[in-house]
Amino acid sequence: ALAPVRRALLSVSDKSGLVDFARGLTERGVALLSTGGTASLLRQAGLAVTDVADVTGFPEMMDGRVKTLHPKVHGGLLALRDNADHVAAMETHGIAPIDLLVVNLYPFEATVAKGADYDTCIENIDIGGPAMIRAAAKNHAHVAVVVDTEDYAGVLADMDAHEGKTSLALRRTLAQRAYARTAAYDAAVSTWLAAAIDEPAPRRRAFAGTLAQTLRYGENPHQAAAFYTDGSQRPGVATAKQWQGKELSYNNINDTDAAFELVAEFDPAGAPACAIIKHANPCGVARGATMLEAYRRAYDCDRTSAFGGIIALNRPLDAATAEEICQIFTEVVIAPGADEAARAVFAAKKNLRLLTTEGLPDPRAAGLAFRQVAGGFLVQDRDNGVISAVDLKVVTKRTPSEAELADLLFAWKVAKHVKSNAIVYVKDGATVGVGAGQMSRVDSTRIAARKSADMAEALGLAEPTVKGSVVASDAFFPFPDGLMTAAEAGATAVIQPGGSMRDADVIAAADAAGLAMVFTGQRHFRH
Ligand code: 93A
Repeated sequence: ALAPVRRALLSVSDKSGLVDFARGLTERGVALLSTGGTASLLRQAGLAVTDVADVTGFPEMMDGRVKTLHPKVHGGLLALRDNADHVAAMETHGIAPIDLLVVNLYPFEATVAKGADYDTCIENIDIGGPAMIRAAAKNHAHVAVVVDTEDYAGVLADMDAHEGKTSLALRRTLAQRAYARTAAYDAAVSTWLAAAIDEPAPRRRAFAGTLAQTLRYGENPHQAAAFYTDGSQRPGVATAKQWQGKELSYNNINDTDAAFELVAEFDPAGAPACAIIKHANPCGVARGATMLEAYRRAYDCDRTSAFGGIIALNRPLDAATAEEICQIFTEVVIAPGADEAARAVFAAKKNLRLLTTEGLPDPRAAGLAFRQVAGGFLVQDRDNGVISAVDLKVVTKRTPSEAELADLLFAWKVAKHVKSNAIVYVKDGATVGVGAGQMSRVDSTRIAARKSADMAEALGLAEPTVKGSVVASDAFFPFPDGLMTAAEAGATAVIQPGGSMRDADVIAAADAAGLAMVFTGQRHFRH
């Protein structure tokens, strides 16, 4: 099952590492065929190379749209070397076998990411490249196909281990990678077109990712797992730089994402903000005059849960905050930067993972969110709903004070990132109680208030921090009971979407309790 490598066709857009690889092939007696740009690069490097145009007898034409689409190429890739008919056909038509194909495609994904215009994107759809890749991969019984510059060294090593031939094992592995590449490529084209035609639910959708990391395990140790990236350059856990600490785990990646997406709701031009996440839910979010203060206030929401948490900042990490974070065990810190002094502080904490990004993600950015169900998956727009004061409708007799209004908007941002049913109490730009993931809204309301009371006791405060706070509910109160629970706990103002059949009852209860209440008209379920 070894296959000789006598003739290779090289046609690449990303030319990194190519000359060395081609030289390695030449040294091993492999004849090189190549397309225009690739051939001139190889010639410049002093390597002997035949133009594909000389093989096909046709010049590259139509702006390069037709270069390699020819039976002399595809016959050479597809012919079964051990099939008498195929061999006869090769002889009759003057087709020589191609044993190794090295192709990387026009940079379609990068062109889209750059925001290129429609026609430029179209021109960057590679046709000849994927056709050759698929042909060579189908015929991996005889042909090796390389689509990643990272695989160059492995091919030479495999040839050296097998007297200049390639092993079937390598050719199969390369064929699998090749089809994954062409599938991902076409998925990118289709996704781009889906956005261009603005059709919410195209009849067919294709998605693909690139392996970024195999993970030690998944959500639990008996589950295998891996992290795939989608090529988007959104600042976040997928594109962050890790400075120190162990490899991120599956749960770390999930929680770090939740933390960073939440903290990105808080404009860094306003004030420093910090979010602490446990099990994908925030256990403390706060603003502060400094990042240190923001962190301390976030921590004080629920010190018990913050242990072993994941911290996200909306501004670069400084040394004072780093020192404070080091006081307890933390899994991950992610921030849009970390100064040298801060990094020096963390260096002593070997297990603490520090990630930095180039800026914050835009909460308003469009994108897709997926969820798997048995037999399929659900696709929706990511929740990029963002509201401001002008979107609010005051529904009670009392209008919220300016301080209450600021806290209501703060609480609403946090509630968007809490699993439903979500109830968030906020005072002076800091959460003081978070109720997450309960099946009843009343329970979330009670739990958040109780946690606040526990924390006040632990901190030795005279009264629960929830007294004089405001409260956000991610969806409407279906009955007055949940609202009354929040009022009894000490909340003075409420933010919620509104839209219940019983809104009138809920508003009447709020008025009777002297609450100020605003409707957002927008819901933030997060299941
Ligand atoms: O426009 S194409 O789809 N038509 C082709 O026949 C063709 N053959 C190879 N593009 C084609 N290619 C692509 O050209 C390769 O996939 C590679 O990305 C690129 C290399 O061109 P050059 O050698 O001129 O730099």
